Amino acid sequence: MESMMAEQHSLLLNSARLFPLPHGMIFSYGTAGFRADGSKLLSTVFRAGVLAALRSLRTGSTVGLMITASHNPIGDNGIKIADPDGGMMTQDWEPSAEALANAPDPQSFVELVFSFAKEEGISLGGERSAEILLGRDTRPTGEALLQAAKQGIEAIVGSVALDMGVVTTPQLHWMVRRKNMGVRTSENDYFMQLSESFRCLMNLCPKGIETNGSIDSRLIVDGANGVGGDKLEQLKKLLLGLNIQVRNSSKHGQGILNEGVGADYVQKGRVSPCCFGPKDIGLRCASFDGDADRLVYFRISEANSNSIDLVDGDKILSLFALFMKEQLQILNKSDSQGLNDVLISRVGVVQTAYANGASTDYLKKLGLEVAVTPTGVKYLHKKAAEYDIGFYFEANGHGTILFSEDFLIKLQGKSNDLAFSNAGSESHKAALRLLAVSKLINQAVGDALSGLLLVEAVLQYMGWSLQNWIELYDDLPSRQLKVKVADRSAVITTNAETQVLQPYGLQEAIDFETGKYHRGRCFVRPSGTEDIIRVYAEASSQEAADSLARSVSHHVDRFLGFKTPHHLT
Ligand code: 16G
Ligand code: MG
Repeated sequence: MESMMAEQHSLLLNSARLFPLPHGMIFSYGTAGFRADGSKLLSTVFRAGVLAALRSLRTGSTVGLMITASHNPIGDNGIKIADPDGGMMTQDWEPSAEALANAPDPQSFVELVFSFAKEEGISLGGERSAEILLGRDTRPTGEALLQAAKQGIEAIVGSVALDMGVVTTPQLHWMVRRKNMGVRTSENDYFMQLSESFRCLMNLCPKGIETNGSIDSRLIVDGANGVGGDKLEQLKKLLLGLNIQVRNSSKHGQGILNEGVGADYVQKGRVSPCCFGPKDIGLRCASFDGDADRLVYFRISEANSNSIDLVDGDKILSLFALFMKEQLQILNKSDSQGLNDVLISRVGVVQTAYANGASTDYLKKLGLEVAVTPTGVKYLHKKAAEYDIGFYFEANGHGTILFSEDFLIKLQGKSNDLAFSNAGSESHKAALRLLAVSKLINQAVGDALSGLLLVEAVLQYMGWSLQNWIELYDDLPSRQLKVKVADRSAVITTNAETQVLQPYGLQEAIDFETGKYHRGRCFVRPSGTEDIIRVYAEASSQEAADSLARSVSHHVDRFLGFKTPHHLT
């Protein structure tokens, strides 16, 4: 036993020596893992590999490591760990992740690993084995970082790294989840599951609507010059009833990842991505981010082909909620006539403070419970998992629909009963649709590919054009600004980031400004991914929203800014 421990100690120490900590950097496990300039991340990724192996040993299950910096510039990269259920690594481990990433030298890193393992009851030295699925996006630093991650994993005796190749973030999360369910995990299985459940939903569209020709089957997708466009090119070969054209896919090789393209660029700037223009006016367009876990739709404006009509995550959420609510109603209506037991379900929606106020009003009018959490998938996902059917979406296009295991068992049972007693009835179809949605929409994390297919199937079901969808409700005008400050950690917020606690007096100033505007709403929060404070304002007119955002930005700058001229963008 002792010699095994000694072997483990020296393996870890020798490997850690190959990855010295870059000078003067501090790494924090932010909203979505570690992020920095890709060339500075070798030690962080090596150490995250070690941590992932510990996580796998601790849980006795497979975990995931994804190398990506999502929508950030191509030179950046990042790493995050996926837990056995396919969700984000438990937040309890984040402080240890940071401590390990910042240990000043190999010796202290190894000591920390051993003491953390002891605290967590993990026995090092080879009694159990760990398994980690590795994925990366298309960034040029990805390959070197992947090797560092492998070395980190292999520095824990008995650990195995399985390289899943270049994948989208949601694919990797999906694979981890499936692996732990003991079912097939290949990329082909992923494509098959999506295309089959999509086909099932399309086949369940009401007859007549399917063929009335009012819905344009053409859809143009901006792949952000990243991995998502490439995967969609593969997936679309399996899809019937859709005419998808992919632009800005990394395989086309011209544009730069996330530069002037992608969901973040489109949603924040409200502009069309590169390679879209007047020729596309009137067409249904969608945009992914660099690792394809965000989805937004848009249309090139008729008046000005540089500007767009944006259909953001809030409206995707609203469309899904409307559709699902209708299916539940159809199902339970037959029940109220005494045919079957009512399928009780707790349905809830989770948003962040960035959700447009008009979307929240709409969801509440649908009779849904709406919860608000801080920004970041890990918060929304956790809350949504409390419901039988939990919808979550950020305005920026991150989101999915979660089904509880219990509910799915009941739903399957009910569908089986109906197949026997009332096959082909509306309620039977509604049960089948709900089951298909649970297979189509990624249960591990928000997924642009599966989200896109669900949007398309729902529009088809409703017989809706993009215009019908846009008219679901009118967004309140809003504006987002960012303010560069000396230290973003000086802003401390509460109530799901809607109120500032520190610096003292800033919230009062925000309230004062907000009070001047009809339907005014404004909040500020430190970004979890950039060194800035974000300002969000909403009001009944665009001028008012702009002016509220500007005046609050000046307050932020006054409280926290550099003493040099401020930067507002
Ligand atoms: C990351 C988060 C996203 C969040 C965004 C906020 C994940 C997978 N991604 O992209 O949920 O909306 O950061 O960025 O959690 P910010 O803190 O810079 O505003
Ligand atoms: Mg992303």
